[in-house]
Formats: sequence, structure tokens, C-alpha cells
Amino acid sequence: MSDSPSIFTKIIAREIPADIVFESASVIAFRDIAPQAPVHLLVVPTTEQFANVAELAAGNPALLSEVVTVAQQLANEHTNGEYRLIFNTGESAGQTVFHVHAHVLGGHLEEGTLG
Ligand code: DGP
Repeated sequence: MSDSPSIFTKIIAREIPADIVFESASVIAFRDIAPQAPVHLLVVPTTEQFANVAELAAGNPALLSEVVTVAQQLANEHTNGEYRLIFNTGESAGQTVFHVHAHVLGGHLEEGTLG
């Protein structure tokens, strides 16, 4: 678990604005501020803050499963149900927010697009 609040914790607390497209008791989803695909959503667990997907899988696998289920639902709603699901893990892999989040990328993706 991470101890310092992330930028996503501030979005969850409505301390900073975001275009929120889904919220349940344990997961929130909002549009990425710098979209890299026609549909680019972030799905974030809200009940516990894990730094990355491996920590989430080890610490709360049911919550990881919910993130994936929500990603599919959102892809069904926002595009044709097909999408790329990306969890950047570590600075050198492009992770900038150390509060686990799934990138859901959909629409017409260019070859090589990464979240
Ligand atoms: P990553 O590089 O995997 O840690 O992804 C972090 C993503 O979060 C990145 O694509 C940009 C997005 N992001 C960062 N700050 C904000 C913000 O304040 N609002 C929103 N909506 N997205 C943000």
C-alpha cells in the first residue's frame, strides 16, 4: 500500500475536477487528461490505494477483478467492446501516478499506441 495521497485520491475526493464516467462503491472511472486514443478512460479502485497492479492482485484480487469488469462495461458503452487494457508498472515503463489504474483505450487505435 502507498501512504501519500495521489492525484487520483484528490479526484476521488472531488478536490480536483475530472470527467467522471462511472462510479461504484469501490471503483471510479474518468477520462484521461491527455487522451492517446479516441476513447481513453482510467479505471481506479477507490477503497484502498495500491501502487501498481501486482500489489493490487496480491492485496485484493476481487478488487482487480472489479476493475477489469468495469473496463469491459465501459468499453461496451463507449466503443465497440474491444479495447486495450494497460497497467503501466514502474517509472521506466511510463508510470507517473503510483495509484493503480487501468488505461482503457478504444476506438480506432494507431499501431503502437500505448497508454
Ligand atoms: P500512467 O502514466 O500509467 O501513470 O498514467 C497516468 C495517467 O493519468 C496519464 O495518462 C495522465 C493521467 N492524468 C494525470 N493527472 C491527471 C488528472 O489530474 N486528471 C486526469 N483526468 N488524468 C490525469
